[in-house]
Amino acid sequence: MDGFSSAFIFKKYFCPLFDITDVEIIGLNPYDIQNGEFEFTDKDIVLDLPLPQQKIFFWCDHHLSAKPKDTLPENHYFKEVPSCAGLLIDILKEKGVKITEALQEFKKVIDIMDGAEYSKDDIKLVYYQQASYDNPTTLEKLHMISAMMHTRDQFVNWEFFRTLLEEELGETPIDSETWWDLRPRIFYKALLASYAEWREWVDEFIVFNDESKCVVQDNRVAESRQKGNTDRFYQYIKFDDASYGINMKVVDKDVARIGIGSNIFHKDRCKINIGRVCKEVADKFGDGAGGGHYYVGGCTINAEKCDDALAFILERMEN
Ligand SMILES: [Mn+2]
Repeated sequence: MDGFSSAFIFKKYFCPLFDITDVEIIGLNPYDIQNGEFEFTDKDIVLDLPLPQQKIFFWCDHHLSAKPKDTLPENHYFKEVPSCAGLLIDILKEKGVKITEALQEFKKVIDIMDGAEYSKDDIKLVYYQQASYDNPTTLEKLHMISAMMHTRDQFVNWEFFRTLLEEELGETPIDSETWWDLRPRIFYKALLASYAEWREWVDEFIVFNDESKCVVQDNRVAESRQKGNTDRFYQYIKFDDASYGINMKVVDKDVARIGIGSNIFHKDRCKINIGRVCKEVADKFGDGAGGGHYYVGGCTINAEKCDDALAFILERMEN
């Protein structure tokens, strides 16, 4: 959603500043840039993604892993902030563009979403089914629009990404009227229903390990196949004492994926650099693919090493 919002803000507010009249918007994953497969030109604008090798026109990112070592050329921006869209709004302000109240309010909610800075009340509002969806808050509206791009069908998601940005753009990414004609609330309600099913499914096997203060969600011990969409913050709603959460998933006969995070409501409890632990686990139990941020990370390991890796991580957390 941050990539989408960043593209929106660029098209709506930066294009006029640079006299750009025609832009084509393409959705990419970090992987597409890191493997060098996408051919960039010096007219390209890259947002919320790593800086490509080739010379481009404009770059803006906020991911720690993309932090540049050298000083940046003109029209290149990096800052450790919660969201890229929020950073773009700040840059606009520096350029003398008047930031409306709606845009300022939008910055607040995209920062919450992309930086996982939700309060418990926020989570209970936007991850759980509500009695009524009338008069949504700004945070709810953001999640409604986002739900259209987070279905379980990648093709649908990219299609929405592209077509929404081709429409007439409103003041902020949640104010464009034509988008509301598409009734994002339907997608949102479906997503919330699927989170509810997922929580019911995961309740059967998710456990709290008191010594390591870690919630362990080991999909290998699930009795039935996964239901619904993953609610990534459930671990910390269900187990208030948790400092960390692990989820482990066997992808195929060779590969398993591990995600590790810290309690988003109590970030102060996080005493280890999770990204670094993930890299260590990847080196020890896999072929080295892993890493992340201080508070959250992931890695892939050899499927046979799941138990060893889990024991290793839990021991790390105890200390
Ligand atoms: Mn982002």
